[in-house]
Amino acid sequence: DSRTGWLQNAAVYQIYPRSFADGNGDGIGDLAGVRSRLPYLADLGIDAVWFSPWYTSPMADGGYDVADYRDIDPVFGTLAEAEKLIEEAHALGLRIIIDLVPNHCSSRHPWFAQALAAGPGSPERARFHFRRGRGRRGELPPTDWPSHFGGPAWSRVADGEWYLHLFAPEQPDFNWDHPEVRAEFEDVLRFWLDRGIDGFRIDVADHLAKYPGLPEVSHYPARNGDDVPWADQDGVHDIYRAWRGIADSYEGERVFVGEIWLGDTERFCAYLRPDELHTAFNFPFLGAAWDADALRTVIDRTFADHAPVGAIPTWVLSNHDVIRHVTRYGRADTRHSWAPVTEGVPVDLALGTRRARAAALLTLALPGCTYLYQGEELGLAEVEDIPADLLQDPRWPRSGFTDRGRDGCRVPLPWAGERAPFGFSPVGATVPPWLPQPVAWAGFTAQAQQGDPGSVLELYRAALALRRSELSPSGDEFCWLSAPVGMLAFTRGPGFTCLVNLGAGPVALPDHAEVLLVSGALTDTGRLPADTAAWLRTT
Ligand code: TEU
Ligand code: CA
Repeated sequence: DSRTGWLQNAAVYQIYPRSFADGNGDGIGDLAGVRSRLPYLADLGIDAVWFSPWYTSPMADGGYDVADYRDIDPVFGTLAEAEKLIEEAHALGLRIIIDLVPNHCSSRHPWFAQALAAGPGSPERARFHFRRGRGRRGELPPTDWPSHFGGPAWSRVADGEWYLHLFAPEQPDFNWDHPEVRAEFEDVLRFWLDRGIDGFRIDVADHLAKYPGLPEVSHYPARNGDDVPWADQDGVHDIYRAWRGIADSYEGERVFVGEIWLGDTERFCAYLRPDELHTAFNFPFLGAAWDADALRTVIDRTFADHAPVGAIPTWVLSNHDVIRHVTRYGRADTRHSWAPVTEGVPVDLALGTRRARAAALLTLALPGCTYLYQGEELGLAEVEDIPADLLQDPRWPRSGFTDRGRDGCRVPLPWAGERAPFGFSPVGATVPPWLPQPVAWAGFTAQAQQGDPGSVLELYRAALALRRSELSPSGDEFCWLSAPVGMLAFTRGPGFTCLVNLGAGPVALPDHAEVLLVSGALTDTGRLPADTAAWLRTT
């Protein structure tokens, strides 16, 4: 039963391997770097690590373009090293979730190379979506489908056919109606489950099945306002039922977390059935404005949606695709907090940091599974001044150089020292980190924060430790308390209260409450200031 499994209250830490720690000094993060930092992760108090893709890849989309699902990219290390890493993490009590990218592969995947060589009408092409183009000479894309990265979702090959790619042209979409595609991924699942992996994060989990015939958007019988022919098609659920059967046939609880951006909560929760995925990311929570009503609405909706299907609620504030939340919360206008930073909207990083600290206490006090993104525990902000010629995200060129993309949240982490690479690469490394780190990060290194009770790192460590010692695993005892406008207040049973002040001024704490943790200093009169959260032991 998923309600009793290890994921129920897990804090899962996302590692973006290129940017976590560089063991060999080539300026790119790798498995040796991760292995050297496993004690840091265990000490932080997390339960599991999710790795963004570590497979063999030309890195057209940071590894979300996979050329070999059964091997590790040489830039990151070897399969043997991954096996050691899994073993070492387990010995420290950390579980490992890996990213599975089943919607598309790399254009350098052997199957795609074979499809190109075999030509139109071949069985090799049937594993992908190849079509003749429109127009008199087939010079127009087969349909009007757009790529998520900008431009059409179709590219033309030398013999004149077009292939579908919902992301970059280097990421051809698989045809999930093809039995060999299904068999291949079931085998890939077993390959990693056999190596002790505890779970999978499924990339764009709702995109795999397409509406039959791939109709034009204008000819598609949409079921609601957001509905599109390339997402959330009913056939996708068969895939996950088969996968769940495989995962459940293994010892221990092997879990799935889906990346599903769907506005319709009923359709979203359809993935969270007992015979499909265990969890999916709570993107409405990530996207909510820093506003008590907005957050409370999302939290209530999350509980209401998850309870009937018995699924674990999840919480997330940042990941490798969005503006870091220190920056989002520091904007004067937080109504659409995950939208890209726009020119002319000022960012107040001191304010953003105060709110991010409070948000950490809110998120870590909620019942359910929490996802943390590397660097949020250091209080890192989005890096917004990466020189254009160093940007790597395919969204930058695909958008016609209008969308700076997601590199600003992917800058290599600062570990120690006064200047770049801030311990990201070993001493003596001559190659700089693959994205430049801000000078100001000297004050944000793990080393600088370690042992400083006012640091973001120590706030996360204290919160993660208290979460284990003070909060009951079931979460069933969650209850809102009445509170002034602008405040969020709830208990997790009689002994524990969380208060978050999103209002304008300070608020008095309840009498006879012991303060376990605060996200910022109380006022002289012991009140909780605006943009501050507290955990209290109440009797
Ligand atoms: O993201 C899928 C996705 O659709 C959203 O994250 C968003 O639309 C995208 O960031 C817009 O640029 C996943 C991965 O998390 C992302 O890193 C990959 O680039 C993408 O899939 C393709 O594999
Ligand atoms: Ca390296």
